[in-house]
Amino acid sequence: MVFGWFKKLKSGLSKSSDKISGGIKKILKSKKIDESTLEELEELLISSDLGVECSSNIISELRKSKLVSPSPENVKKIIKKKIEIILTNLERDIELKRNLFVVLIVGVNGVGKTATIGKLADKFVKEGKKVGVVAADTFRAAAVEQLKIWSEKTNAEFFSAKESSDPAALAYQSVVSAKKKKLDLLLIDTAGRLHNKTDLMNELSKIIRVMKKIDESLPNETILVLDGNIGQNSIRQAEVFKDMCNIDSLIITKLDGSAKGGAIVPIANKLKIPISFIGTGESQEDLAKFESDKFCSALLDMD
Ligand SMILES: Nc1nc2c(ncn2[C@@H]2O[C@H](COP(=O)(O)OP(=O)(O)OP(=O)(O)O)[C@@H](O)[C@H]2O)c(=O)[nH]1
Ligand SMILES: [Mg+2]
Repeated sequence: MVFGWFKKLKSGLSKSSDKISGGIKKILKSKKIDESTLEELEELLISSDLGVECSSNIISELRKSKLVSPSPENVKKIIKKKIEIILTNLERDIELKRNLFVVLIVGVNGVGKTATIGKLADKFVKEGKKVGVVAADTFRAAAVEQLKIWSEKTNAEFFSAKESSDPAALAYQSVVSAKKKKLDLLLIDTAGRLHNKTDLMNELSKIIRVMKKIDESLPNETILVLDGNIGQNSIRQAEVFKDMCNIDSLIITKLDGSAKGGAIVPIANKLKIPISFIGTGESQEDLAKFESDKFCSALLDMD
């Protein structure tokens, strides 16, 4: 079971791992470690989006290790050790600590918020929880319909309001209703917003402000969804959301379609926001809990 899950994570990250692991093999083929090899390795790590700082730390470590003709496995072990120093403290487990645990999902357009809600609903329903999903993207009929389909697929309760109604009012009413229905988890989907759209950003603040009228601790978890395809450009996006609301964790999606999985390292290093899950595909099972050890092994194609 665990083995199957890891295999799936590995195949989800294969575009990134082919680039890094394949690149290392190619560079070390019949070569000794000297300055020019180290330079090639550094270029490979940077082009795999691991970030300049982390790549340079890895190369210093390799230089210090004084390995003359290391195997790719030895080099990968050193890389893994360095990456893990950054990622280990940034794992976040989402435990439903309250009777009703309310999760607000935010992010820019198209990053995978709605699909991720579908995946989260599926995971928690399968764990025996009573889950509700809220279509607080009230402006697009298609967005409401998309979440409704996910709710039917996953057996989650569906909450929506009339088109163009106030998303904050819907969020408020859904929390009240979910409490009455004794749900365990409520996942609130929001409209994709660009950080330069002041109205939408204000709307997000309002959703949070209004929920706090029910209980100051709401939302219990605010998750920012980032698209793995855009690599380190996510940092800027995240900083703007961070200024607007308290982000408890990140979910990085679409790592299956990207060779930029390494970008998780500089993103984590810069933002110091924990990562709860990663998305590696479009189906409901394609969501993996973020565990740094497993993630690094998959990224570097190690066992
Ligand atoms: N390959 C892949 N595709 C994904 C993943 N997550 C989401 N997608 C796809 O990305 C596209 C956009 O996903 P949505 O969930 O609609 O994104 P969104 O953030 O809700 O978009 P807006 O509501 O328009 O802001 C869809 O086609 C999803 O199936 C993933 O982990 N891997
Ligand atoms: Mg959406």
